Amino acid sequence: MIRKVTTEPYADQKPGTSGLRKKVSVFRQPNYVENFIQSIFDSLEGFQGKTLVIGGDGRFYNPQVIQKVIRMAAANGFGRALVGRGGIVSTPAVSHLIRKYGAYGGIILSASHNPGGPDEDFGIKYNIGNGGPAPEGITDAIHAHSERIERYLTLDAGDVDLDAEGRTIIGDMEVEIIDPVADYAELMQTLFDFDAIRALFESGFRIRFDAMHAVTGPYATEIFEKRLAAPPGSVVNSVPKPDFGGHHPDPNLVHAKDLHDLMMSDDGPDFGAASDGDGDRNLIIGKGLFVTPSDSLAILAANAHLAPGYAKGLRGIARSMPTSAAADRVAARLGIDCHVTPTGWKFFGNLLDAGMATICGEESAGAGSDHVREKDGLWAVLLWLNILASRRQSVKDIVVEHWASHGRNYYSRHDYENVDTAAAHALMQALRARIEELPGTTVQGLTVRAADDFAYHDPVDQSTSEHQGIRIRFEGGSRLVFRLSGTGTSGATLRVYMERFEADPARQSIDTQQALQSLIAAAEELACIRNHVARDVPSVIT
Ligand code: VG1
Ligand code: CO
Repeated sequence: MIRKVTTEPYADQKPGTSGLRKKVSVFRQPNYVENFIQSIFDSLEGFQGKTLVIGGDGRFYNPQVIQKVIRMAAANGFGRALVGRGGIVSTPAVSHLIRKYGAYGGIILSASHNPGGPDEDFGIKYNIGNGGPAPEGITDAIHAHSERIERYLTLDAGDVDLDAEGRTIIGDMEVEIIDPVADYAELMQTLFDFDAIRALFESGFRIRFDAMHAVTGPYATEIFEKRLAAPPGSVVNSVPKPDFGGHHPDPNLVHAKDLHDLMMSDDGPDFGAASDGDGDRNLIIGKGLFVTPSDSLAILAANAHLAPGYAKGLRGIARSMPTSAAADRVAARLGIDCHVTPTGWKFFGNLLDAGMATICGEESAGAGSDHVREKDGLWAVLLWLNILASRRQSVKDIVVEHWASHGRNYYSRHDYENVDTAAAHALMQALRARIEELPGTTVQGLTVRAADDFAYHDPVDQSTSEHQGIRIRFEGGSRLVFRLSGTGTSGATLRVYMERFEADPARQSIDTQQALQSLIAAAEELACIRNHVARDVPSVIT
């Protein structure tokens, strides 16, 4: 029986870059989840009788919210729900399931790389029928509905057994519990040369994949250890846990430090990789060398033709604005376009749908292709493995050769996390006010060539997105970018991105932070970071 529940609006339900993210305690308030889910459904049309994909990264509160979503989807008139066994489906796998089964859309329960547990974070995002994150038109509508919601629809029904694969009926909706891994693994097998990768492992090549107790564990175990015959134990922290084992499932050099240290040691494996909470990011480390995500994107694009799925070449590349221009150089070499979009995967969707880009990436460790409409951590790892299996060189040799042939874009991101929100906005405001006077001035020996607040005009749907980050470009190709994160759950996070180009191979071997020294000083001089956010050093340096 459908139950109509009277409810109160919540004004703070504004979905950001990647859906709605808040502390678990916020989501646990009476009717909070229900209000947001109903606001999603109220923003959509024509889904009666259609399929909804539901899955999450396994974090604390995931099972309870899945049950709520199932009951509400049935009450709102969906015809079928495809739910991952145990409530588990990675973000890229949800994207694939939506596309493969022609679903109307999908709901992903994740706060990505943010920590999990009763005192940590939870998140809900909605993906549309092309498999990608909801565009701004829909997220704005969701917010508008959440401000005036008066009722939500649910069913008086018990919980569905999430652990038993098979079909049940709830109300007028069929619920099918499916294996979350099978369809995804099959898709990967169509893109990559599994025989060649298996032969690589059989030749003694060693990988360590750190699933960080998050969603990729079951996927990585099936693909690397079972299908590709990597030795048992190659995948570590492979069991998803509600609190990610007490760690942040964020594959960066701080939270994946153990993996990094192992890869820098003499007796480490040949290849190290990790993914985040919901499986859409990747960390790539070769023996003795961390590959920056910007370099990784460029190298994947330059070598993608070695994998069967991309043998015909790329139609275009797309990167987010703060990502380095290393990919632009590859595109120029290949004679294809490199599109520059704002931060967030949703901006790639139109380009992928229109066939204007095949491979996309972000400096924040996200890369993917037109096989789904999300970034895809395991996809990036598999493409690297396919390239390594084909070239039979070390990661380090491939990277150094790439720098020699294309030039090197030194790159780093400094994050100031959880700083005072007003202070962070004041810093951005002060910079914004100076944009016009900056060109021609010299800071730390660097002359400003151009400065702007990045605005993106989508070539497909003609929409415009403004204030996407302040770019300061210097003579010689160096660059600084300042923007505020849209995914944090407490305070504000300031991200400062530094980039410098070095064409000469003889001068490419210096340490990154050292190579960027004058840019780091210029960022401080221009933005007065220490004064504004009252921090002497960044919280995370990548
Ligand atoms: C961050 C990254 C951005 C990424 C987003 C979602 O956003 O910088 O590149 O798309 O997270 O990724 P922000 O606004 O905090 O900089 V995920 O893995 O959290 O879906
Ligand atoms: Co993620």
